[in-house]
Amino acid sequence: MSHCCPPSRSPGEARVAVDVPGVGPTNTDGLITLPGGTFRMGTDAADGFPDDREGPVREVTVAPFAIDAYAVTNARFAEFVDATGYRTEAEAFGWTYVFAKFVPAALRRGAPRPEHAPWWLGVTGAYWRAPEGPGSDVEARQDHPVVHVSWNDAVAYGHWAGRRLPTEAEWEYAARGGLDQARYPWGDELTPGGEHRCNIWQGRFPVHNTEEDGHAGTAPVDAFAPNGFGLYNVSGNVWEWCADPFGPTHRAMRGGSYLCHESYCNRYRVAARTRNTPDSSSGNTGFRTAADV
Ligand SMILES: [Cu+2]
Repeated sequence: MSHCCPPSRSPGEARVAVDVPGVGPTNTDGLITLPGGTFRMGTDAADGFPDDREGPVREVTVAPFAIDAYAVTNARFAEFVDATGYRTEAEAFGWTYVFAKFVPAALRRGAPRPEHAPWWLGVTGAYWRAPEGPGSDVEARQDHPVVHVSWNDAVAYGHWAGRRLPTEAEWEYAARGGLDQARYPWGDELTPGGEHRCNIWQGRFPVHNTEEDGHAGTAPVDAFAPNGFGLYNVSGNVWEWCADPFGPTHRAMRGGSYLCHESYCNRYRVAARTRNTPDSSSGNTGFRTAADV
């Protein structure tokens, strides 16, 4: 099944070296501390994606830990880059995947388009601070999630911040917000009382986004109501890297993004998951951090 999830860099693309800061002391400032415990992880729902191994439902126990209420913002990532001089993999490779509709016509010509996901373009010069390529910026998006960050970039940020990526079990435990086996972080209905609760795609993907939820691309990290544990935007907005491997060469991502649509890729369900290679990046993938307590 084809879907909106971000494509990967070619494994044959020349590796680039990125300087990773040393591991800093654990810092839980501003994180939400959760008690941990045993919960039912995954789903056996018929409209899940068996190939993603969302099931079977199993009891999983997580130790107490702390986690970001929000995805890491552009403002926060800028502090990291300013403090360390860190260069992301999108900068080192010289390009990253941008949703094609967001790319100005002048930058579209000759931009590589993945065969199985033609709504993505590999845009030269795009990176977290120029998310749609040269000429774009994040000035008006300081409180939006940083995007075009690879798994390796997220880990590097964690070294600097005294954080780590959440495991998938921690992520899902936190994202469920205390609800047992609910479909979404807030319950079973996508739009309870007609109210949008997350930033996903409305309309016909990938040609027409009616933006009924108020957003075409990323939304501020504190948009919409939080879940029962106080976490914002675990569903939709941007995919979030997790610590775990997904198969031999990929890393797990959770939560879905502003490109997910119910007819197509309903991976904003709280049990849904996808993957990418650790050096890949795109305009709909970011991360939130966690720490031991
Ligand atoms: Cu999706």
